[in-house]
Amino acid sequence: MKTLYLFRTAPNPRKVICLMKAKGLTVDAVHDITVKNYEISEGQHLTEAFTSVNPLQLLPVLVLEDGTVLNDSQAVCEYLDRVYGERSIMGNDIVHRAKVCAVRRTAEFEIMYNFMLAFQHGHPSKAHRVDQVSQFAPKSIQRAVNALPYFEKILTGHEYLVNDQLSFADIVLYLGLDFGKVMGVDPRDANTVGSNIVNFYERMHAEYSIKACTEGNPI
Ligand SMILES: N[C@@H](CCC(=O)N[C@@H](CS)C(=O)NCC(=O)O)C(=O)O
Repeated sequence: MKTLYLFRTAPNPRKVICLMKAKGLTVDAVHDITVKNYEISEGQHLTEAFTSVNPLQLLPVLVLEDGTVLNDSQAVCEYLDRVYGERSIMGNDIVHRAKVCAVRRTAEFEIMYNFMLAFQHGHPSKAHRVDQVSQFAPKSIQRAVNALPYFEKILTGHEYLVNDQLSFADIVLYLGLDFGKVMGVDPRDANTVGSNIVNFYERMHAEYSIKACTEGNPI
C-alpha cells in the first residue's frame, strides 16, 4: 500500500485531490492508497511521527510501497497523473506538457505563492513557523492582484488556460484564486479580478470546491 498524507482544506494538498478528481478518481477510493488526514490547525503535522515522514512538516506527502517519500505536491501529482487514470492532466504530448508547465508555474508563483506569503506573514496562526514581517502581507496580495490581468487575457474566449482543455494549470490557478478569498481578494468580483476570471472561477469552483471534492467521500 501507498500512504497519502493530506490536509484537505489547504491549497497544496488540495492540488492532489483536484488532480485525481479531474482524472475521474477520488483519492479515498484508490485500491492501493491509504489516506491519512492531518489537521494543520491542530498541529498534527508537527508531531514526531509525521516529522519522521517529512522533516519539513509540510503536506501533502505520498509514500510509495518501497518507502520512497514524495514530499512535494508537484511530485505527488506528477506521480499520480502517470500511474492512475487514462487522461493526463499534465498534458498530452511534449509541447502540451511544456505549455501546461509554463502556465502552471506562473499561476503558482504569481498568484498562489503570493497569497500564501501574505498568509504566512499576516496570519497569527503562522507566527510560530515564520519570522513574520507584517508589511509583507499587503505587498504580496498586491503582487498577486497585479498578475491577474495576465490570466484574464489568456482566458479571453477560452474556458481553460491551455489548449481549451482542463489541465493542471487550471487547477493551480483555481486553488490560488480560492486561497485569495481567504486573503480578502474576491474571485467573484469582476472589478478586481476581471470577468473572464470570474467565469473561470465559478466553473472550477462548481467542480473542485472543498465541498464538491468531499461529497460522497469519507473523511
Ligand atoms: N512545496 C510544498 C509546500 C507544501 C506546503 O506549504 N504545505 C502547507 C499547506 S498548503 C503546509 O503543510 N503547511 C503547514 C504549516 O505551515 O505548518 C508542496 O508544494 O508540497
